[in-house]
Amino acid sequence: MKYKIVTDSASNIHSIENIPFAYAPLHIMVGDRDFPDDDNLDLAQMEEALSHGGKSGTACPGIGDWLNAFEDAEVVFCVTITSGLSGSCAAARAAKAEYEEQYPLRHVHVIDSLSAGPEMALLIEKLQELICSGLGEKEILDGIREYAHRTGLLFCLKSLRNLANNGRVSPSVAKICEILGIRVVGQASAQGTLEILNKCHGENGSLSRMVKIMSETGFYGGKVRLMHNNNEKAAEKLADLIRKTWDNADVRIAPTLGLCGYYAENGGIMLGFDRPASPRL
Ligand code: X90
Repeated sequence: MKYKIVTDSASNIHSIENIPFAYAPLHIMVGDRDFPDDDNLDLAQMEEALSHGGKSGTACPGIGDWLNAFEDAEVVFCVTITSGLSGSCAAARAAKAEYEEQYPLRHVHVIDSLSAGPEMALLIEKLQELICSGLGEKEILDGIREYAHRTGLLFCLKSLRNLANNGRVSPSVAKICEILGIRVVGQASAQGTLEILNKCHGENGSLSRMVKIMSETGFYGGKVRLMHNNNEKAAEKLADLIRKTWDNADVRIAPTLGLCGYYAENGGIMLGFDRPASPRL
């Protein structure tokens, strides 16, 4: 096939059906150990290493990793984690320049998700749909750009420690979470950074808050993709709440893999959703 979908491991997706696909892993570093976020990652081992409380951090794919993922595709649609929090998108753009210079007839389209996890997953699903419906390159590109305006990401986190230690939120914001039982509910901002919306007491309050935000943002049925770090119970509860509120919601749940799991931390939930193309009358 002419088209290939490529992403980084922040999409939490390691394989898709029917269309050529590859992902470039990010890395989680714990002390002097490197955990590439790929199929071989042992999450339990990573958690065990993290539980000792030493220094940890992450690294984005390099230009070479992206070139490997593009491989020999004619047309690549490449969905990256937000450029507002990671160098992954910049590396993908540099790889695109190299690739297109070396192979003048090939094209790479880098799509900055301005998000992570389940919202990236939705963009990948939409690309699959557009490609499978037999559209040309330009129509696919127009389609994914239009769709990206209609998707959103919410999160509910119990701890912002890893985000703060790696400079992705300010330490003063992270301190909120140190109060026992407080969860922060937030969204990916228009610039692709973390925007804290609410501090909630307890899990139930934070889950209904997420549903309320979805409704205020114009959701009235459509796709919802949930990802949780070790918190299937809350993810199921949230899924039920969403299905009860909108009977045409298509909700799926998956556990977080390495990168999202590291930053969402134990108990964290991420939610990607799409708004219908026309607002409700
Ligand atoms: O380049 C790197 O080392 C990766 C840095 C990634 C930083 C943040 C990942 C966040 C994932 C946390 C909740 C969702 C926030 C999304 C805001 C756009 C999960």
